[in-house]
Amino acid sequence: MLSKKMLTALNDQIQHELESAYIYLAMSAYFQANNYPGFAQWMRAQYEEELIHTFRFYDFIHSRGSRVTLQAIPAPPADYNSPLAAFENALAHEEKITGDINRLYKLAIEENDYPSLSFLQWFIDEQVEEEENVGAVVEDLKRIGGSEQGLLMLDRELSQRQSPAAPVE
Ligand code: OFO
Repeated sequence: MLSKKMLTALNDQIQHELESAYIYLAMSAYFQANNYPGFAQWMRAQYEEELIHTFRFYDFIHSRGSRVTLQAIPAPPADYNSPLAAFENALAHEEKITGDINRLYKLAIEENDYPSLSFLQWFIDEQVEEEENVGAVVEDLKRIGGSEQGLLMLDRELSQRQSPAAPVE
């Protein structure tokens, strides 16, 4: 059974993961509307990945014999000034999520909750990857500047991102 503090924090994280998903789905819609199908596909795959993160927390809470409580999700921004602005927002968001995960990990240490520590290790590693992946696109977009040709090429490249496979337990 999870402690009350740990359960509250894990339920909060479900809200944060769903909010991430919602933000990336809105970014995907923004790119679709602005004729960047590759960026839209990349963000859609990112949205799907966030749903997988959500279910990891959802299933973990149940496996510890505790109760999931869902919370409201704020409406995400619909528009950005440029592809770079959207990806910079995505990077800032991932940095915020990294902070959330680190705080959860710290709480698990304070609560002597070893199963939660083991569970959260996956997310510690995942956030390194998340920041690296989004950061790489931000760097590419900075290099491209306003070049339409560069944007078109990057859009084609990012269209290759596949939907994530469900985790193997
Ligand atoms: Fe993007 O890592 Fe979850 O939120």
